[in-house]
Amino acid sequence: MGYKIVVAGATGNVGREMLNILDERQFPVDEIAVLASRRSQGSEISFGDKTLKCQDIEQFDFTGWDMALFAIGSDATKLHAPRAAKAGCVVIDNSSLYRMDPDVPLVVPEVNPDAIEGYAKKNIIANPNCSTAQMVVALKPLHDRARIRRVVVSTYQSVSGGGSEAMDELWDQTKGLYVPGQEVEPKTFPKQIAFNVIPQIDVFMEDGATREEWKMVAETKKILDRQIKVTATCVRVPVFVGHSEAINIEFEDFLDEDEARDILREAPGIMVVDKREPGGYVTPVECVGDFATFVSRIRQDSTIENGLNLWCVSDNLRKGAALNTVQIAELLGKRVLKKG
Ligand code: 11C
Repeated sequence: MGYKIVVAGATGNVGREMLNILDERQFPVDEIAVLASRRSQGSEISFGDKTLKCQDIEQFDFTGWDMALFAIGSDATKLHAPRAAKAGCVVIDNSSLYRMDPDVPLVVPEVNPDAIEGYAKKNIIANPNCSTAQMVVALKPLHDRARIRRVVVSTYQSVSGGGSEAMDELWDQTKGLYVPGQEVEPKTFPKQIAFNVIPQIDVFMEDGATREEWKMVAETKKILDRQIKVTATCVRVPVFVGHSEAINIEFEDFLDEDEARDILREAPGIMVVDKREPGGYVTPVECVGDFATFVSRIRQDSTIENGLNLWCVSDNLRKGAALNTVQIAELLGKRVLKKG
C-alpha cells in the first residue's frame, strides 16, 4: 500500500522535478494528482510512463489525500495550504511563507530529521531556500565535530532559482547580444545577466542585506543551530542550473583539513571531489540532475585560529527544492504515516 500524493505547481521548474524525483526514487505512490492554476488546466504532464492531466488547484478537494508537495509561490500557498492541511492532507511547502513559523518545522532530512515530529501543529512542513539547503548539508557533519561559531558565505546562484522566465531571459539576452537590433532589456533581473554577475537576489532589507541573504542567516539558525553566526553575500551568475557557494567557517575547536575531508566523505548527501590539480573540483554544470551536494577545495584558513574554506555546489532545483521535498515526504512516510 502506498500514498495518495498531490503535486501543486506541476507545470513549473520545481514541480516537474518533483515528479521526476518521485519516479526516480520509486516513491510508493498509489494515486497522484497534479495541480496548477486554471490556465494550465488540462495540460499534460509526464510521470514515469504515464501522462497526467493537470487539475485546477482552486477546485481541488484535498480530503482523503495523504501529502501535497507545494511549489506554487507564497501568495497561492497562503490560499491553498491551510485548506489542504485542514482537510487532513500534510503539506510540504517550497515557498518561504511558513519557514519562520514556530509551529512549522523547517526540515533538511540529513540535518534535522527529528524536527519533522512537529508537523502536526499545522499539518505543514516547510522546505528551505535552495542556497540554505545545500550549505547546511555541508555544515552539519563539521558542526557535530568541531562546533561552528561563524560562517561567511558568498553564493554564485543560477538563474533557474528565478523560474523559467529568468532562464529565458538569460538565453534570449545572450543570443540578442550577437544580433544587432535584437538586444533584450533586463526584465526579471535588475541588470543585464548575460556575461555579467549581479550582487542582488530578491529585495533589499532595511540593514542593506537582501532577502536572499537574510534567508541564509535565519534558516541556517532554525535548521542547524541558533548560536551560529552567518553572514552572506548572494550573487546571481549566468549559469542555468546549479548554485555554487564559497564558504568560510570558523570553529570553536581545531579541525584539520584532512579530517574535514574524511568527515564529509562519510556524511549523508555529500560527495567530495577534491583533487588539488586543474579541474579537480565540481562546477555547477556537472551537478545538474544529481542528488548529491558536492564539496571541493577543502582547505585550512590560516588567517584565523580554527578556520576552513570550502566550495559547495548542488542542483538548486533538486537538493534546494524538489529533492529535499521528496526526502521530507519519504521521512514523513517512514516516521509518521507508515503506509509505504
Ligand atoms: C533564487 N534561492 O535562487 C532563490 C529561489 O525562497 O524558495 C528560491 C526562493 C525561495 O533565486
